[in-house]
Amino acid sequence: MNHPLSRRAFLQHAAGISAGIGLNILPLRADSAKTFELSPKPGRAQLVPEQYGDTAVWCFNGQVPGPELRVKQGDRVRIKVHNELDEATTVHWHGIRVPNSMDGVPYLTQTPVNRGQQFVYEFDALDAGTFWYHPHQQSSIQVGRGLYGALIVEEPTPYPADRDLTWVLDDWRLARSAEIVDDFGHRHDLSHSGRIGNTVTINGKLQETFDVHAGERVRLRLINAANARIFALRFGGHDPKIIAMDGHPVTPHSPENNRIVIGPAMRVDLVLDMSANPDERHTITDDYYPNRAYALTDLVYSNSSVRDRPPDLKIELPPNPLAEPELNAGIHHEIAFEGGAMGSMGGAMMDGAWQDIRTMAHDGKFWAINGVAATGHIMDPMLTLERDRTYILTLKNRTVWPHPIHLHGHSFRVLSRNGEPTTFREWRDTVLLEREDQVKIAFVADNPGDWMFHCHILEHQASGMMGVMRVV
Ligand SMILES: [Cu+2]
Repeated sequence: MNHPLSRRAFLQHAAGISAGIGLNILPLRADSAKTFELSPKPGRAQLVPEQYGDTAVWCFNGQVPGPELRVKQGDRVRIKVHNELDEATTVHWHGIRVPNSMDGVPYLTQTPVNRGQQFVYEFDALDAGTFWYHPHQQSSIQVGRGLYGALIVEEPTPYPADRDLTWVLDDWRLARSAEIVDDFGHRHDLSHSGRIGNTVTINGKLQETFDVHAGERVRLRLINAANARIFALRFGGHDPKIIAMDGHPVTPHSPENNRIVIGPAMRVDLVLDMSANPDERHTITDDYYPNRAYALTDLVYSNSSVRDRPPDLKIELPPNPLAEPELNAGIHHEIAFEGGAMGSMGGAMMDGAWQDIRTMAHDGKFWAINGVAATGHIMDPMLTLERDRTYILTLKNRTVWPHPIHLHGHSFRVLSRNGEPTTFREWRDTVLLEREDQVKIAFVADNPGDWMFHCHILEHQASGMMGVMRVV
């Protein structure tokens, strides 16, 4: 007993097993994927305190945000999307490096899913981190009405924190009745800063307080699911450390000026030690827009303490398997973002013909990338990239508005901002260009297909600031 089987005997033994229950083995393997079901549909949500009424929303599985999907790095993930909206939709897995056909871009990567139809998305979770999902069809309206959710890919070993929390941030434009103001596509929003709302929610609720315990360590995953609002959070008296940006690990560091800036679609993972005393109360504020600062929520400390000092544990995350750009061999391109109110753009190419800005505006288009205003998801690629080569793109914001620029299918390193090298060369899938900024990014074009490259202020995307990069 216990002597090793010869290789041949082992193979025969294994063959015997699979011959015996062979019919079961294949389905079992096929079902090793983590499977989820999502139904986008109309619903009602209690966004604001009950006395103000509830809100008609569109949401996944009847909840805002949609269910938090949690898988482990390396898992096969399968999501069956059954559309119960009155219009077509898709789901895009923001930041996940999926095969092109799973990217959820209507017409470009798939036929939109009509009412009553199903589409099955399937991909491997290559990278651990904080990601999210949302429609790419009429996104300004569909995301704006509440269609979004978190997709968390856990590291192989559990992260050493007392709590692992996700805050999906959103802002809503609500009327006094608490209903969503139905003015999507308003020209002022399109041509200025996008659809900024008047009510900010955390996980679908206006949260005045958040309960914490002195001494506890929280991993806080922040996701900006707003159409247009940029957040700049200050954690009053606390010293949060940024450990990941857009899902990917970064050298743990305190935020610049103690202010965590998160543009639409961007994510930040924090380690937040509750370093104040029991029974204290500390306000988290958002002061991104000058003169429009407000209190996001209050950290309310319980009357007891879980430990006296922060745990002495490594907070750095293990790296993700991303291809490192070869900067010396990189191919350079410039990409210019133009247009918007108070801009100098005279016109742009639209559907293959040059149009002056007045004609563009008449058609609800206000923005362009490299002189082209998108009118839909299907367009000639602005760049065709050779597979597995490094590309260094200089993104030039020639407008007076900020733009969070998102590339599908890849993550990139942010090399410099206005000529200054970035401290951490962070990986991102969405980079915020402040007005007139020039930002250099680099990545290996290792995922073949046609990929969207667009502003994630969804009103800017809808009014022209969108393009396609082709990797061949
Ligand atoms: Cu923009």
